[in-house]
Amino acid sequence: MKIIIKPVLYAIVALLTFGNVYSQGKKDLKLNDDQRMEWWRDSKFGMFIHWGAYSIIGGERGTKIAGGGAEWAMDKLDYTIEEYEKFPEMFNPVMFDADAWVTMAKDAGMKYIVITSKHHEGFGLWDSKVSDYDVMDKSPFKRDIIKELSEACKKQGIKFCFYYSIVDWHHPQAQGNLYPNYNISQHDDPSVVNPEFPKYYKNYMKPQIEELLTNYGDVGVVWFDGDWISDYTTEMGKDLYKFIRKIQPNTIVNNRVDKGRNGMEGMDKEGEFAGDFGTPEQEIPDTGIDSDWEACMTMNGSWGYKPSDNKWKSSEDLIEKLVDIVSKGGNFLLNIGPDGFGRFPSESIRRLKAMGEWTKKNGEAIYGASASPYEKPKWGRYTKKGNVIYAHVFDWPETGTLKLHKDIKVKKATLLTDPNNELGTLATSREVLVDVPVLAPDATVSVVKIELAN
Ligand code: FHN
Repeated sequence: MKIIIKPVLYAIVALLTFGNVYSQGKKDLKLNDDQRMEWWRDSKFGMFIHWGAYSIIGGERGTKIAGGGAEWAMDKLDYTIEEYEKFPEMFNPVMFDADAWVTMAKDAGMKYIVITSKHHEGFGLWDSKVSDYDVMDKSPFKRDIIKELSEACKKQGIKFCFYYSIVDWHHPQAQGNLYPNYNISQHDDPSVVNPEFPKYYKNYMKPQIEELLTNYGDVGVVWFDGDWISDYTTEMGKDLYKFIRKIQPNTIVNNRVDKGRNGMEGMDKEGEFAGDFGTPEQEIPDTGIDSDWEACMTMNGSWGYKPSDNKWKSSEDLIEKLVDIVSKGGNFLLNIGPDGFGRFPSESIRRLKAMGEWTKKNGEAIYGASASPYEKPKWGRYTKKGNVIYAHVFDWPETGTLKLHKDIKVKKATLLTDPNNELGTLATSREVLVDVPVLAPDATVSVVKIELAN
């Protein structure tokens, strides 16, 4: 049989070209809000990374230790702008390995990474054409950290996201009118209006955000911070949200892009404000919230690297926080503060490993799950997915009987990690009793999977 090679080849090339054009077109397709939020709502768990010149300082200056987060070193340790500028000139994290960072996040069960592209100190971790106060121009490191991390995320299937601080303690137009003798109180005093700030917003902030959204591929989330200063207005916030969505239509933006946030509890007050999700900080709402929200938290007490802070949350506590947050309909953004060499603290690595072991076994009850329809039980939390309820037991019953909400109609109950052994159940007027092993299957949180009858 004579094989006609050329037309077959042409057909293959045509199919490949169409396929590529379609997938490219599909990728750039403007999604509706539910489609755009879907990956984020399903992800549940992300890594926050606070990294900058402050990571060299570690929150210490002589005998003085900065109160709170070490990323506030410039303010808390009373550096003038001129004094502080020496730290970017020393920033040389030769142990930075973007692939290793992303692997640690992925192995912990985290699905996205939000890194501080620029924190309040004003020092940028990317090759900015808008400023020379960045890692390429000021530091001996001269590597584009945002580029390396975004590429590592893409390679490993983790969504790349960046944090950007509206507050900028270095830029002359972003200060109160005491520049160059910087004074944070300027920002917190609403009666002090900085006439220069709109120029910073228009000619510096927006161009920097544009280059971050243009040069580093798909950006999952733009995570703003510093919304509290009186110089920044809701008009700017609404303008910035539209600006971002015009560059990357499917990017998600937190509520700190505007002025709606109600303090650290993080949700918007009444009114029309831009932003796709609320941002409780260092706290978890008491009950479920019927809108998108993400709680961000540190592992110890500092966002930036702070070796003097040994108040580390236990791995068990962090796992319980993840479950608590998901049971209330939220995401958990858990922070790492790498040091000035580019290393994660060993205490953080240990906690990431423990969370990874747990999410590997129990992720079915977390990823893509929704808030519990039942009030939280004393012994733990519920999450729900389709026709299944997951009972996350923090305090395992010594009696061998787990008591579920009376409205749960059980078709089949098993341990999530032992799906072939059905557990005995008995519905009473007050509760549903489940026969469970005397010993908890997991040292931290054990999950009972309940297939519902109706
Ligand atoms: O001032 C910042 C702080 O340094 C840190 O970045 C947190 C994390 O969301 N946000 C601000 C405090 O609310």
